[in-house]
Amino acid sequence: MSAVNVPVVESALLQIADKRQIKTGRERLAEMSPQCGFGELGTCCRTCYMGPCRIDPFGDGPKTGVCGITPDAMVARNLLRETVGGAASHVGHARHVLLTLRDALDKKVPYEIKGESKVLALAKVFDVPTEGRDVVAICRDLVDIALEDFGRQDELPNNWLSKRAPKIEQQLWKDLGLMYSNPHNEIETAMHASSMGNDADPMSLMMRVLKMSLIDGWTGLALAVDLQDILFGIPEIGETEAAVGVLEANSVNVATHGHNPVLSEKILYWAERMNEEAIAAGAERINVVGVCCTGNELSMRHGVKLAAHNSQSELILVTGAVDAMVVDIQCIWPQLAQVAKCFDTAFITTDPMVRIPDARHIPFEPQHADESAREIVGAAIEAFRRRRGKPVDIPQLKSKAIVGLSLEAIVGILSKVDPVDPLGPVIDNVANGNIFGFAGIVGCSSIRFRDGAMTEEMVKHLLAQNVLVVTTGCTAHILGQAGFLTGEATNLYCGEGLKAVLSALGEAAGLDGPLPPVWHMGACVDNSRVVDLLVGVAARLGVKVGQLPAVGSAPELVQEKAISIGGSFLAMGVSCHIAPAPRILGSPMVTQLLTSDLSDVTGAVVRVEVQAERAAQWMVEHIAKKRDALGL
Ligand code: BF8
Repeated sequence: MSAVNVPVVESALLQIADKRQIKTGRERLAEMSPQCGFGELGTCCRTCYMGPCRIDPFGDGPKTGVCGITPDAMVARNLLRETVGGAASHVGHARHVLLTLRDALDKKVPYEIKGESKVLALAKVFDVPTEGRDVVAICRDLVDIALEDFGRQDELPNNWLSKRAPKIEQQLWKDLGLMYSNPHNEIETAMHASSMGNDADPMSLMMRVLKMSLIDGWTGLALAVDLQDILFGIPEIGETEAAVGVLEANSVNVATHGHNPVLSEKILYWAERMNEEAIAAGAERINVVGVCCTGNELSMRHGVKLAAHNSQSELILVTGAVDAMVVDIQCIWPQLAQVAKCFDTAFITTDPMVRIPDARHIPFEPQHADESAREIVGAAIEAFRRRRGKPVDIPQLKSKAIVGLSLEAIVGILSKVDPVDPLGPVIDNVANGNIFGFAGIVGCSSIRFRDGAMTEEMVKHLLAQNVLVVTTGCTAHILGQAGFLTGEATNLYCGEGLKAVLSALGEAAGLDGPLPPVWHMGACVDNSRVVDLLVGVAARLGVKVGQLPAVGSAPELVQEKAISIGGSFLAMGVSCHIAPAPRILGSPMVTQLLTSDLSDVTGAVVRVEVQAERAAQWMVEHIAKKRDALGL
């Protein structure tokens, strides 16, 4: 490993993998290089069997595909299909939670309402009467409103968009024809329009991209998070630890990986109840740890320790200390089953959509959630019995991390400073420049950017310039492992203004020091919490979200979901940095639209920048322009 600035956790784990002669993603990436230039530019079309067609926009070769499609339309069409992949994932996640909640109300599945206050808050949003009604009846109405969205054929606006999203932005979306009705119909329409011989107008296709992104944001992220808060409770601020050092040599280590807390909550529940069995097997206890987004979910609500982000998911297995890795949906590398085979690790898939050769499959359906979760935890204990006494290699690296900063938790802290106008102190500090602006640093961890610590370096630059950072997804793991989710980081990295604000807030929150400079707001679906925060601040200021001194970034893009989430921010008017470049550079028109002309449409632009300091600098300059426009 000759690369500079490899984060210490990766470095330690890669050394173990090397010692054990286990190939990792980095080697597979190197073997794959150089990667396909046509694919990178987005000018490879596999939509029909006259192709595949490839266009080199810089060369002398053909300038259209066999059917005559232009590179602009090719790129826009490919981008639309990526966005559909992301939106389908989030909408599918949300629908699963919705059906679980529906069945929980009928006592058909072993889950119950833990977030009563969320039910009441949403009742207000959706005009559901509450007077004299019990919470189950109110919740049933909310479920019906959500179910209506999935069944409607009347083209009326989607409830979770039209009632939940801010009115001021909705007017823009109406004018642009972006309001949608049934998300499933829209996914069908997008796949249809992007199949061979349909929409070939790049601008029309790009508007479909924006519409699909809105679906992702409101009927994916917001719906999933709202209902998860009802089922599992609204996260509260708490402390945990992050990085591979949270594994325990003498405990049954159960790593939950994936996205849907319907599974991971039950694993945690049964792990707590099967401790005696683990002790009888010779273990000290059962240690449930979190990987990727479902790890964030469990840490936000229960303080479960964060073991690994996505590009470390195979690396923590090389410790030999993970007794079971149980996965549900999304971002699950097939390679995990192969690495698990080198050890006593039980690699367990649970969802019919995610079948992986050499994995053990234990079907998990909400109706039989308790039985399946018990079987899974039992399999982990069995795996520990096989491992017991064998050496493990756990790098003793971990950091403390403050997590659980839902919007409700943030407002709770701010209320201690000003109970009448909780957002008031934030606004005052934005006005006086102590908080220069906000950055949402979110998304994935990419082995293309881990060497060089792209995310960590960007955040250091932003904090030094008094930009408050909020984070979700694998980025939250990265920043947690690097110590940014602690009060010490405030003292270490922040400019004087931000330090003063966070110190005052930490005191108000009753912490033993400042609030961290990076606020962990959850998993990728929890980007809806970031949006809610921005909507709240914008409403308090009486401006549009896009006018705020705020900017987004997905500094280590991996998954299609990050594209659709980014699109939902753009539709809100929030500009975004991204690295690496999305597959658009083969189209002058799409590149021009996203990096410049979109500012005349929604007020937002995309900036591609693969160098950390330059990326942060662009973000700071963007925030400065927004401040100027607001007269700050
Ligand atoms: O939804 S951050 S690699 S785990 S896509 Fe996946 Fe990216 Fe991680 Fe969560 Ni989000």
